Amino acid sequence: MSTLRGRGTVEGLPEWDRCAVMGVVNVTPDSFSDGGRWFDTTAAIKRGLALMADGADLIDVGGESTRPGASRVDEDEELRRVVPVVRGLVAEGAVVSVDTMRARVAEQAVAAGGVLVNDVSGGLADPDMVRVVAETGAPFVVMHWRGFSESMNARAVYADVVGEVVAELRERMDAVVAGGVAPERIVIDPGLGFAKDTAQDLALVAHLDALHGLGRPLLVAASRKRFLGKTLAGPDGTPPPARERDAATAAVSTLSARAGAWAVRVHEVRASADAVRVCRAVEGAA
Ligand code: PMM
Repeated sequence: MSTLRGRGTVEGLPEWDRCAVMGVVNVTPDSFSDGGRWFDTTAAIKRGLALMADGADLIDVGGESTRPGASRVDEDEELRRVVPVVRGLVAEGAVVSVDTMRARVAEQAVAAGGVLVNDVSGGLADPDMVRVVAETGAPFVVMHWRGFSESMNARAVYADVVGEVVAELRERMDAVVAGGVAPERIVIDPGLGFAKDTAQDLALVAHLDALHGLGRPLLVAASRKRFLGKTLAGPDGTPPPARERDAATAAVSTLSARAGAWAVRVHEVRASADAVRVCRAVEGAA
């Protein structure tokens, strides 16, 4: 028997007997990690299917880059990018989540068959988001967030990053529940790289267990992020490009699965899908 705490189930979503893997399809021209590569409906659907073939359990479709410094995309353009990809992947049998800060995008993505709303602002960016999510009944990812991309680096100030992230997430969860979202449908996420520097991201990864105190399944999204680039940088301090951070991403997937995460969100699925399966086997042997 494992002594680890965590994992859990999310009402309205399938259950997995291990940490799940969420594959990312960014239908954007400018995401830091894979911007421009899947910026076309057909290419994006094909990408999602390839991620499923690699072992993804869910596919997260986003139409707005949240990289530090990014400016916001127009709502109609976001809808144009996201909805046909959600519909196409659902038609192919995918479990689809929508990565959006906009209520209208969430609503239309759910109408197109999406089953999870992943809002990096935890419902703070759009005053209609919580109500719309409550009305659709979709599960909701509440991520730790302190402000939009253009200002978030300046907000990376903490006396105790783990304690403050947990406290701020608890406040957001309470607000989201007060807004009508069932607690059983909430997933929490520490928001690695969002108003956090490398040391703060690493501290959160080191203390993922502290997030279990919030009592909801935990999503960890470290994939290709700056803190991994900085961690892997050579002696001259130059980080490897985002696409060369997938082995490091899989390392965090392993750590997350062992720490009881419900899911990891990654751009390249294969290594993380293997990692969570190995963790499952090891836990079964303990
Ligand atoms: N990070 C990004 C996008 N969406 N969603 C959740 N729940 N958590 C995250 O940390 C998160 C996210 C930024 O990465 P990307 O633009 O490369 O996908």
